[in-house]
Amino acid sequence: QYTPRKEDKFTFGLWTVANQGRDPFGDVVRPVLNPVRSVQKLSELGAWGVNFHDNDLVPFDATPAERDRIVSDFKKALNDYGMVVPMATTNLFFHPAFKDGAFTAVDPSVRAFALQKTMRAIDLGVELGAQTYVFWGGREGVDSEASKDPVEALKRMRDAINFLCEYAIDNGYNLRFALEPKPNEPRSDTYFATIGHMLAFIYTLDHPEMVGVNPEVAHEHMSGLNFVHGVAQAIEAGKLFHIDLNDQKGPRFDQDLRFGSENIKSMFFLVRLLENSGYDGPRHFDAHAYRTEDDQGVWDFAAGCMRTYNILREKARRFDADPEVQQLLATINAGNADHISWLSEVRKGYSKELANKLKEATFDATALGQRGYQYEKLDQMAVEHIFGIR
Ligand code: 3MF
Ligand code: MG
Ligand code: MG
Ligand code: MG
Repeated sequence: QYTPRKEDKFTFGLWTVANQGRDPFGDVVRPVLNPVRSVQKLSELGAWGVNFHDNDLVPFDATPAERDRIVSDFKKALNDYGMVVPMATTNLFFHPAFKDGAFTAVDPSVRAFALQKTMRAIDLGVELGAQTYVFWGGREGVDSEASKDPVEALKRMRDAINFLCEYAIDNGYNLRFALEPKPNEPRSDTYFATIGHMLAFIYTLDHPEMVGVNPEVAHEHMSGLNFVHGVAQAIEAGKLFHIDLNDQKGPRFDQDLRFGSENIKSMFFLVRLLENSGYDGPRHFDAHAYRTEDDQGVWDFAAGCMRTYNILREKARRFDADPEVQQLLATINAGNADHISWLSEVRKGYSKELANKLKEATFDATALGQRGYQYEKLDQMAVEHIFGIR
């Protein structure tokens, strides 16, 4: 019952399973993984699709002929193994040319090159079926605050996203953009640190309707934030276009751990939120196997991400269906009938009459202050569902 199926819409970045385990202190520990093999293995494990940065598929210095051969082999693999490419993105962080950023770099040649590279990568993604295009500004930030005017940097980012929206429209592409926030790493400080920063920025764009967010568990946890609340705000705004699932031990470097391997309780509430919200986009994993793992460990990692998601989905379903939980929630949310009706009027909108009614009302603040909310009991029920003993 926890076995992943295509309809679960699980996807992995090609870069995730192909992660070779290089870190700032150690070299690669696993050999290069061919994208065709990733497609085959992930399909066998029950994934629905794969996503990629342009250079995960086509090397940075590939000739046009090499590109065409790689793309045609890859298309054949997608077809052979019944896999889709719902999302694509640009690698604007690996090559030394991008060491000071891409769209916000101080060097105008770098900024222009970043636009060129992104347009080509959009063409590639669309050719393979992508309908969501992710922007993670890996090096859009500073090490020294002295290096850039932060206000000008935001304008440069806006110029780029506006231009690329028009590029997609001009070419008739059926494409939405999803911006991925991260507070730091690899730069000391990145612009657009959190989901909230990104949402605010989106409404300053020329085509806000085309642009949403791609939040990542680890990135928000790096800022010590509640990921579930950030995702909820994106969902409520109609802006959750994609999601990067993984896990993270507190505010450290981006660990990209197997989904649900650390913060089991918040991942339980995350899965519950996603499933109950009607989010129907990909459940995408942006994570990688521990550096200790060999090839088999990589597939254990991938299977674990999907299995844990399905386990949490089932646990969330049982929690919501538990009569004692329902009863307790109904009790907790009950209240004064007049006040309930006033508040439904508040939801509909302001009127002078309603304002006066509220101003004249009397409230028993002492009684309100004495109330117990029974959240200890409720939370214990959630914990016991997670433990699997309810
Ligand atoms: C880095 C990331 C990125 C983005 C990717 C776009 C390499 O911390 O999270 O993964 O997710 O560039 O999807
Ligand atoms: Mg990510
Ligand atoms: Mg990340
Ligand atoms: Mg990460």
